[in-house]
Amino acid sequence: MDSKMLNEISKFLSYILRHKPDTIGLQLDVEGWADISSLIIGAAKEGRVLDQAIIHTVVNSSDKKRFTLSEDGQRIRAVQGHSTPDVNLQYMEKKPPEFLYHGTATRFLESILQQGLIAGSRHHVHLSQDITTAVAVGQRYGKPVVLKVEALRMHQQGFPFFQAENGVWLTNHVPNFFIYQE
Ligand code: HQG
Repeated sequence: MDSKMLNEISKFLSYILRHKPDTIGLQLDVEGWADISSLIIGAAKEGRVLDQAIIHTVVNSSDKKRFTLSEDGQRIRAVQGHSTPDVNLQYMEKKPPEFLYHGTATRFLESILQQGLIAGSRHHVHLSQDITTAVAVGQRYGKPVVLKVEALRMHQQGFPFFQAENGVWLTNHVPNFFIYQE
């Protein structure tokens, strides 16, 4: 399978497993798990041909390790990025490094410096440990800008931080006084 096709299926899986499982009649449990056989049947109704092997290939080739399989290989979930209210993934709290970074587009800057970083439709604000990743994230929406977040100081003041299995850092809200333009 070529990388364009893998990428396209990965986007479809992200959409279904993070945001809109009901579009193919799929049920996710509270930890975000879906039955792979139900996923295959649901996708087929939309004219999308998937099988176990294709799904395993997409999971294993995902650059950001967006998905994970259950030990028995029967279930799949997205490791972060959800907006669907069906899921309330219980991440382990973790002490963050001194600084974390958030990539965004310059057009959002004024609003962010006023309101802080808000989760929007997703369940958390997403932060990364390195600036390169943050630039790539910001580029998705326009001219990128990287914000530096005083994560450790926030944590010391009682704000919870979580890290998803793929290394993405998550928090609920970043007030503007912890944010600096990098
Ligand atoms: C912005 C990708 C105005 C925020 C990435 C962002 C990430 C505000 C947008 C993951 C704001 C939300 C998530 C405020 C935040 N005013 N705009 N007060 N606060 N924003 O896509 O972090 O490839 O929901 O800066 O790698 O961009 O999909 O979040 O621009 O980890 O696996 O509101 O998605 O991963 O956009 O990206 P998103 P995000 P995947």
